[in-house]
Parts: sequence; C-alpha cells; structure tokens
Amino acid sequence: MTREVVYSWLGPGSSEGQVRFSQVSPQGPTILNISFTGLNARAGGYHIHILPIKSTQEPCSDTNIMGHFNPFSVNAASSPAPGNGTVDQYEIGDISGKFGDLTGQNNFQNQYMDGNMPLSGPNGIIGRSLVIHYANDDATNNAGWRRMGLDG
Ligand SMILES: [Cu+2]
Repeated sequence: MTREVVYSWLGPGSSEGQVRFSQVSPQGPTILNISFTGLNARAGGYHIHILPIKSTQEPCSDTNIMGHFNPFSVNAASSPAPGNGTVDQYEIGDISGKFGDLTGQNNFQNQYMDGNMPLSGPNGIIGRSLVIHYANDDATNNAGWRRMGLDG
C-alpha cells in the first residue's frame, strides 16, 4: 500500500508550497513532488530536520527541531556539491544536496525519485519537519527562512 505524507508551507509574503512524499513499498524509492510559488529568489537549501515543529517561538531554531535528519551519520562536509552526487552520498534529509537547491527560483516545480528516503521505520522521515532556508542563511547565525518550516 502506498504511503504518503505532505509537508505544506506558508512562507513570508506570498510564498507557499508543498512537498509530497510517496512510497509504494517500504523498500522502494520515494517520489518527491515539489511545488513552491513566490519564492522571489529568497530561498536556498531545504531539508528534513530531526524533530517536528512544536513551538511557535523560533519554531525552526536548532534548539527546537535540531539539525538535518541524518541517521547514518553521513559527513555532510564530504558530500558532493548540491545535485552532483548520488542520494546515498548525502544526509537522508538533505533534499537540496541530493537534487539541487532553490537559489534564484520564484515558482519551482519538480519531481525527484529518492532510493534513500524511507517514510516509515527508524530511518523514516514522517513526523519530522521540513525547513526551507533563506538563501543567505548560514550555520553560524541561524538567520533566515529556517523559521518557516512546517510539520508533515
Ligand atoms: Cu535545514
């Protein structure tokens, strides 16, 4: 039976979108259907983070949702540039690493297949959070769009 989860998102201004994850069988690949509008060149990377969003205060801070979902402890520093490697070379939650980021995009639609993103089981992505980072976000100041992720 196909499992499916949709992460919906209402961003700043008129930006919004969703990522629909579906998996026909537990061992099979997951299909990502991605649709964002109104990004206005403000978005950069996007990832599954470890914990779901619970707090309304700084909901996407590291304290609340922790880092990228990475159950196999992949060293992201040695991952290939975004969109250049195979899915097993990135953290499970690193969607933009696997398939490329949103830099410069306004309305963005795409479909990807990922054989390294289970929905269920201990390495599954259901019940976590999806964060779209501002293009100018960085790990040191936590600025940016990371405050806008939503639960799935
Ligand atoms: Cu992230």
